[in-house]
Amino acid sequence: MNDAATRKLVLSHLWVAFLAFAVACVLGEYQVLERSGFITALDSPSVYFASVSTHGVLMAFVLTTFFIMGFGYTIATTTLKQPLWNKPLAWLGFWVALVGVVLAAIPLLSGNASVLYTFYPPIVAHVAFYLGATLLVVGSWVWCAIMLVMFLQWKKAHVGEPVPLAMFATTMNALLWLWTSAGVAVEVLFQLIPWSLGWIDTIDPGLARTLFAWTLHPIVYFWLIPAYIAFYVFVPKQAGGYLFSDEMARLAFIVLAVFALPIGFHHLYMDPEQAKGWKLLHAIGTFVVALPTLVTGFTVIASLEIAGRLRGGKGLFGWILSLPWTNTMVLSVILSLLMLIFGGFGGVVNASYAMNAMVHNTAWVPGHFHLIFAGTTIIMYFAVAYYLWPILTKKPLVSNSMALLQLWTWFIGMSVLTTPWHVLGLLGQPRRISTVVYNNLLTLAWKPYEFMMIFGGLILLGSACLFVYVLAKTQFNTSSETCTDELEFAEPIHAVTSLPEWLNHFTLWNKVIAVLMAISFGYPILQFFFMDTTGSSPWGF
Ligand code: HAS
Ligand code: CU
Repeated sequence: MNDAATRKLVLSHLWVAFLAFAVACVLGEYQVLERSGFITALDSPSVYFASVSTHGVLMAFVLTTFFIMGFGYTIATTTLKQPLWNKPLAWLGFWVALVGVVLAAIPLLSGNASVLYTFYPPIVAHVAFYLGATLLVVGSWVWCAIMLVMFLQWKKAHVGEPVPLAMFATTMNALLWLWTSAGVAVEVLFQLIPWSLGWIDTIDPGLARTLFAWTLHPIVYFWLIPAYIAFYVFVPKQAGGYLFSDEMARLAFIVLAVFALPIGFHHLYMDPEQAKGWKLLHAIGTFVVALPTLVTGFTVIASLEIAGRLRGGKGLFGWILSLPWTNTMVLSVILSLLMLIFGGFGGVVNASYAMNAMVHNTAWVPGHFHLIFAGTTIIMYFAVAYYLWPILTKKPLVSNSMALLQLWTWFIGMSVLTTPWHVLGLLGQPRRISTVVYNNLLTLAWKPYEFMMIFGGLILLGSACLFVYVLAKTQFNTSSETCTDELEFAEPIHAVTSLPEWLNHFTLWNKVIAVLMAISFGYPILQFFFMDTTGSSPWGF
């Protein structure tokens, strides 16, 4: 990446992402402390819910969106070997999204938007929160447009050639995000904003939750896809080998995006507004969407095995030891996959209609998503940051061993945080509560786990500080040493010279998604317009 202006654009996005992340980590540690009740001076439901809402929004929307945008610009310019299309527009997207974040932060921090990151009505937030969230999404749509234009321009100039895998997946993610965000956009524009302004008196929470469910499942794959891109295009090369299969990777991205969309009702199994047949349909789709993850696990491990054997590893498992464990990308993928086994297992439990009744709305659910999002996914965001930083700043990473320490501590901290969370869920602890001190015998069993979580949170906070420190120290290093590294993409074992159009374009998949969405959400949404419902007035803290 020799274009300084693009590097500046990418760095600006990544810094917003990682600063949001650091602030959210501080809030996270406060939350486990407050909830445990060990320090009575901290007891405050209103501060707790303001904090947990800010933490969720920063992690799930700000860190992810800005990271994905910055990463996308990097992938587009490096894989297509083209300058960024319309830089002023990209900066406009950045500023619109950032203004949105600041606008939403004001009510969040002042306790006027304690609606959590899922903002389920009838809890209401100040309208500035919904407007801010809207601007953040509009800013990200600008990114989607730039990715699509660059993809199409390249295809036009390279008729019949396979689009580089990383760009194929990034464009797929941009399309996925456009489809994904439509649900929440309708909810915010037609329900939440008019209702929070008092233009309409009541809101139908059933319709709102259905629209949010449209967004809630695919959004998690929007966050995950950059991690999978790194799995496929960076890891094999960094490990010293080849990608097991380029076509398999494309197929995984397609199935991931297509089936992520029509399955959101697995968040509503226990809700009354949708009938059981629709929930079953979404349950079946949920099991289908686990398949591309299995394919990904298989392909990545096969690629690592190739690398391990090329490096002289022998025997059934000897190749694992000969992998370069001190390479941040390689260490990250190993830690990330280990967390995926358990996080994915939890997801499959959640998705199982009957077992969901046991864990829904318990501490198990935050356990699940901290493991698979804050663990599996974010570890790969770290890996990408460590890999990109020397390329973006033109300075060598200040310390590889500090980066390795940071990755290990994040893995350990997240394991110490999420294991108790799963157990507490099975012990019946509800989620979304500001205190766990009920003073009865049943909840006494929760105490040791709460203690462990505080400890896990502390390790994570230390790890997050170390991460930001390594990045800042690298970038602002005054030493004259420069780095000339360029991004390196993995080669597949079998070079891909031509591809069928369905593995190289999205026209077909857009149509498939449109049909699947019409089937899975059409009637469930339309029914609200035929039902005689009264709705709910706003309710706030
Ligand atoms: Fe989930 C709730 C189901 C994946 C995030 N999920 C959530 C929420 C979030 C979230 C944020 O069905 C909470 C929403 C809220 O606030 O209410 N989830 C799933 C399923 C999967 C899944 C089936 N979730 C994710 C990912 C997330 C995420 C990814 C973020 C990035 N989730 C649910 C359900 C709920 C839910 C219900 C609602 C719960 C409720 O009741 O509220 C699947 O995609 C998971 C597939 C993964 C696997 C694992 C395969 C393992 C592999 C590892 C191979 C490695 C090896 C080791 C062998 C099946 C591939 C190699 C070792 C070496 C040394 C190299
Ligand atoms: Cu989901």
